[in-house]
Amino acid sequence: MSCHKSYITTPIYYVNDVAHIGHAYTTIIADTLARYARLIGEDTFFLTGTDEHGQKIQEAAKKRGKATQAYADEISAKFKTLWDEFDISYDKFIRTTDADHMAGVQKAFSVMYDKGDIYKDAYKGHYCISCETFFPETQLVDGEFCPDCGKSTSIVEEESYFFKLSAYQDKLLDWYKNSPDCILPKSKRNEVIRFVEGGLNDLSITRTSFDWGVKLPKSFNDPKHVMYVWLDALMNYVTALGYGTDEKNMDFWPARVHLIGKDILRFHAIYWPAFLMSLDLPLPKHIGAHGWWTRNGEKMSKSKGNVVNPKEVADAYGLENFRYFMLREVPFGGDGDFSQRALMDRINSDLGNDLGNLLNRLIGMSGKYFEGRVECDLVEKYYKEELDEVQVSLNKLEPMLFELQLHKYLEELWRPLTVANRAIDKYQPWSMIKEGKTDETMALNGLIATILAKVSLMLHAVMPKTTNTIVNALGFDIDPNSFEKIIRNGEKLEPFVTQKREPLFPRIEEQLLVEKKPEKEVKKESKKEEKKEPDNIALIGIDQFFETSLKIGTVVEAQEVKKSKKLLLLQVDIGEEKPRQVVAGIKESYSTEDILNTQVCVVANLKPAKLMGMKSEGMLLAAKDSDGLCLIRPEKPKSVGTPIS
Ligand code: ME8
Repeated sequence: MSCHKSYITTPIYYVNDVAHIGHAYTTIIADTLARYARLIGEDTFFLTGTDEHGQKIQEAAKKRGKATQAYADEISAKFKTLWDEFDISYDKFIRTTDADHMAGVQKAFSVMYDKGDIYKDAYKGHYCISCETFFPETQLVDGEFCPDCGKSTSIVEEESYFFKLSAYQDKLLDWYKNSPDCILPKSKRNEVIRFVEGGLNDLSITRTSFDWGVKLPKSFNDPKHVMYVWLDALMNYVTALGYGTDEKNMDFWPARVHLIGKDILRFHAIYWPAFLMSLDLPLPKHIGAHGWWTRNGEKMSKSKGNVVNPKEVADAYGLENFRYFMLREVPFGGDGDFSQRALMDRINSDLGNDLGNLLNRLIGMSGKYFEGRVECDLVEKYYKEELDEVQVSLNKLEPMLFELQLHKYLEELWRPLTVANRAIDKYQPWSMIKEGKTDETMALNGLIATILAKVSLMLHAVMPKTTNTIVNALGFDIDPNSFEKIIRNGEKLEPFVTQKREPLFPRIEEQLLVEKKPEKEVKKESKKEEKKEPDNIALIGIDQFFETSLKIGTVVEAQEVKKSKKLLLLQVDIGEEKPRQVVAGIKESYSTEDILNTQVCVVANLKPAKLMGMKSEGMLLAAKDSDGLCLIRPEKPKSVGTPIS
């Protein structure tokens, strides 16, 4: 078993507001990685916490008529309670108002100063309180507004200590160059490189305009200064391990991965490594920046009034189902729009149909044919091909996880389930048993149990309780030992007896949360006569169905769309004067040769749309599951233009 150290962190969240699903997302990804690292036997330390200093927090407390510390205590406790309710397996919850953290920050300040990296000067600049950042005039929008959050900036003039960030420009560029996966996804690394190549100014790292922050070390005898909140906050990653005080956990440093949202990449990928270089500490192995959860395309944030409460979602749909959904639904680094419809589809289809049903089928078949007994001795003899196919997928998984490709990880992890479900349909155990093929039938059940066991072990970090329930039905518990035996060494399951149980993922027919809408939208909607809620399954009349014109077409021309991974440009004859141009997102599953001269079903009365600058005058019907996409086609050739009803 490995004795690697894995240090995994989330951002420390500001206590100016309570958590929404964006915060939950980062924390759930980090929790998944920490759980996986523990399962494979790594010595793991998982850190989360709250960021409590700075003008923004001071103002938020004032607005609510509360003392700053009392207000910070209250909101910090809310984050902690939420993570406890969410079973987040953190090893430490740090607060930047902790005395040892503050002592560590002061120590770092002295070390950087002694190194010659800090000097005192005067500063005048445009400051955004919301982002706690100065911006040069050239970056402001309309000469006034913050380029990051859009809020109004104000001119701040003060005496300040500066960190010689400019001195680290070349060293930072070397780091990005020599560690190609220091920033994930890799596309984000290029953005950072371009920014740093544009030149770095020294960074103002103290403030005198407010006092809610870490004071400078006493030896500086400069009591009006407090530290810049980002210096204070970033240092949490090492003070949590005891930097500057009791350094007993510093052997966990450097971090395996800092998980963050893309909004704070610059601080983590530029300032933080520069501070670490100044402190002569090693740099983190990875910084993983994910995208934003949005509502109707807008970043979720309290000020926009469009936040989704993670506790409500988890209570309604199940915490682990929600975890699965968040990780599966959006490619890491990309943005994702939250919808209950998409969540329900994932639960009903991936979890219910593919996973839950497989367990039910095993319990049903073993109960009916073998009084519940399942033995795996003959699996390899009869189903080697299936086992091999499963192994190909399993081998790909671990690297995907540590490259933070969690959606691909889960997609790949579903392939073995497809293999199992397909094997039942192909071998038809109900016929085999009638033909007296008892061994083959038992081995098929053994194959299904083996696949369920392996998938559960690899899914455990995402759905800890659910997967334990599954493997308990297969006669074992998930722990580093069973992981080592079944995944690493490929050992067979011991014989066991299944028992009937309640379905794990009862089907959800309609959305379970009534959503509050931002006031603006409510007003807009009340003016409309007909309300349409995109997440509802609305029943429609037959007339409404026939409003959609579906026709048989033949693809008469097919070209690739340059620079697009997904799109093909097609000309489809649907019996009109000239073929329709259709831009179809099918390139990952069909080549131009595959599709040329084949028949397709076309939605013919869609308003034309533009995709990558090309007009699209229709849409092809297709179905997509974890195995990929397939087009819906007529069973026999039909004349072009034939209506589908
Ligand atoms: O930035 N979608 O704290 P913060 C996805 N204290 N993730 C989101 C999100 C959204 N719509 N909104 C927020 C801070 N997040 C600093 C960090 S670290 C040394 C200091 C998540 O409370 C995402 O992880 O504003 C983002 O980076 C973080 O919350 C920002 O949290």
